[in-house]
This record gives sequence, C-alpha cells and structure tokens, in this order.
Amino acid sequence: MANEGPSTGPMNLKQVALRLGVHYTTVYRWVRTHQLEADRTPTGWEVTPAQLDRFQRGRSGTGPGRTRRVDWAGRLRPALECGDEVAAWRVVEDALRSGVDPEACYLDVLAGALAGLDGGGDHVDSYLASAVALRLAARLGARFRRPGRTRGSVLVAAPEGEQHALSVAILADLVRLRGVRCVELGVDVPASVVAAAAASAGRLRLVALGVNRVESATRVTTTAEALRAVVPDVPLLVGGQGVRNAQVAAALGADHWAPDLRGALAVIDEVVAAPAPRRADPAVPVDG
Ligand code: B12
Repeated sequence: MANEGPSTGPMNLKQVALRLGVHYTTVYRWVRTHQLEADRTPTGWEVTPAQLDRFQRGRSGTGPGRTRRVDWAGRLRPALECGDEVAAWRVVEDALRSGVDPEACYLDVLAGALAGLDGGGDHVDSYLASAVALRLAARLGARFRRPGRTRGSVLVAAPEGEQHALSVAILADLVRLRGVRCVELGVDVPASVVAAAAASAGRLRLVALGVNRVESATRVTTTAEALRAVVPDVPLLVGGQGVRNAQVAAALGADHWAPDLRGALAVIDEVVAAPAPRRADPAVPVDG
C-alpha cells in the first residue's frame, strides 16, 4: 500500500483510507461509530494527524499477546448524545460481534454510556440519549428474547413520580433473558396499579422498584404497603440512585436492596432458585 509520508495538515477520509490501506467506506464507518475522531467540514470530514495518531495507537493494542480493552460505552456515548440511533446501534453490533455478551452489552455498554452523562431534566442531551438508549434496549430485547417455559415471574416498575425509564427497562429484559417471566409496568406507576398487577401475576416471586430520584423514595413506602396487603410473602427489592443504601431501603419498607443492576440480578437469581412459597395463584396470569 502506498504510504504518502507524514502529513502535516488535516486529511479527508479518502486520504486516511489510502494511508491506512483500507477502503474509504471502512474509514467512514469508523467515523460514524465514533471510533475515529474527525471534524465536520462543509464538504465532508477531516482528520488531523493527532486524531489519526490516537486512533492508530488505540488499534495497535490488538497485536499478538496483548488484550485490548475497548471502551464501548465511551464510543457509544457521543452517538447517544446526538440522538444518532444508526451510529449507536452500529457500536452495539460491533461490541456484540467482538464478543461482548448480551448482559454486558446492556450493563456495561448501554448503562455505562448513560452513566457518563451529567444532565437531568434540563439537558437536551439527556432526552436524546435516553430516547435512543431505550430504542437500543428494545432492539437488544427483541434479538435475545427466549421463548419457552419460565421460572416464575418478577414484577418490575418505577414508582409514581419517577420518569427514569432505562434502568427498569434493562432490568426487565435481563430478567427475561434468565428465563423468568417479567411483568413490566414501566415508570410513574401508582402504588395501587403495582399492587393490582402483583395480585394477578402468576407465580410471582419478587417485585423490583427502580428509584432514581431521592424525591421518589417515599413512594416506595406507599407501594410496599399496598403490596403487603395483597401479596404479603412476595419480597420487595429496591435500588437506583434515589435509594443510597440497604438501611434506607429497609426504612422505606423494602426487603432487599442492591447497589446496581448486577446486584439486583443476583438477588433475583437467589429468590427464584429458592422453593416458592405455597399460595393460591390467580387462574389467569398477567403475561410479561
Ligand atoms: C437520562 C436522565 C434523565 C431523563 C430520563 C429519560 C428517560 N426516559 O429515562 C430525563 C431528562 C427525563 C430526566 C429527568 C430528570 N432528572 Co434525570 N437523569 C438522567 C441521567 C443523565 C441518566 C439516567 C439513566 O438513564 N442512567 C442509565 C441507567 C441504566 O442507570 P441508572 O438509572 O443510574 O441505574 C443504575 C443504578 O441507579 C442502579 N439501579 C437503577 N435502577 C435500579 C433498580 C433496582 C431494583 C436496583 C437494585 C438498582 C437499580 O443500577 C444501575 C447501574 O447498574 C442521570 C445522570 C446520570 N448520569 O446517572 C440523571 C439523574 C438521574 N436525574 C436527576 C434529576 C434530578 C432529574 C430531574 C428532577 C431533573 C429536573 N430538574 O427536571 C428530572 C426528574 C424526572 C422524574 N420525575 O423522574 C438526578 C437525580 C438525583 C437524585 N438522586 O435525586 C440525576 C442523577 C442527575 C444529577 N446528577 O443530578 N433525567
């Protein structure tokens, strides 16, 4: 492959392709998936020598005897922030292709990308990023859903007042991935609705509430009371940025707390593996 010698100025993507000995479309894909930094110009993209150097140093870690830890979340974040679902899905597919398993894809790549955002309700980026992230989660969920017999059911929701949807959507998908049916109610769910769904769910083993704002935490108590009236032997798990530790969770009326979604899944695995309490299940289960 022809080497053009060191370049002193910015290069267009054709020049980069020539320099790296790859096709132009490959370079374009690297730019779109944020693997290669580039600057937009009126006529296309430009890559500076420093940007190219960083990219090449990153890739050189793939050589024999060296393992390259790819920062997939870091690659995904810019695509989420600008609401580019096509580029974002490409990063997810690249991660899956390079051996990241579905659970890690949800927890390390998708949730990891969102965790790096500092915004809340007044940031455009937060809205764009979470809208695309929810679509990616749905695509992942559809790809990895497994049909067949389930091992009981788990109800997943966020209480009234809580709009942070991603963690509960991810938890619901990961519950299903384990062959456990999920009664997924989404966010901003009144205590009476959680209780009604719990009462009619078949073989219900646990209720999980995602609480991301401190202000929503008091709703956990209302929900715990409503649940106790209808399914007193079903444990309640809470977690999220609004419930800091196990003591706070217990004071709010929960039976379990976990610091993150992996911890939540460990609790769910344990509860589902234990013998089910004997109770008369409703004839028509709510399907998840
Ligand atoms: C995206 C986002 C939004 C979006 C949500 C859109 C949507 N459809 O989901 C929008 C823009 C709507 C929003 C609004 C608000 N937001 Co906001 N938001 C975020 C942001 C940037 C990312 C949240 C996210 O999805 N993360 C990805 C998920 C996967 O991670 P996670 O939710 O943190 O979950 C992890 C843990 O919390 C835990 N976990 C989560 N759920 C559960 C459940 C269980 C059972 C368990 C065990 C564990 C667990 O495990 C996960 C990791 O493994 C965070 C900042 C940040 N970087 O975290 C702020 C943040 C959560 N928001 C915040 C705030 C204050 C708000 C607003 C009040 C802002 C405002 N002034 O309007 C409103 C409130 C809306 C409401 N009523 O709920 C604060 C919350 C502070 C607090 N703890 O009280 C944060 C932390 C920002 C900040 N630094 O101040 N937000």
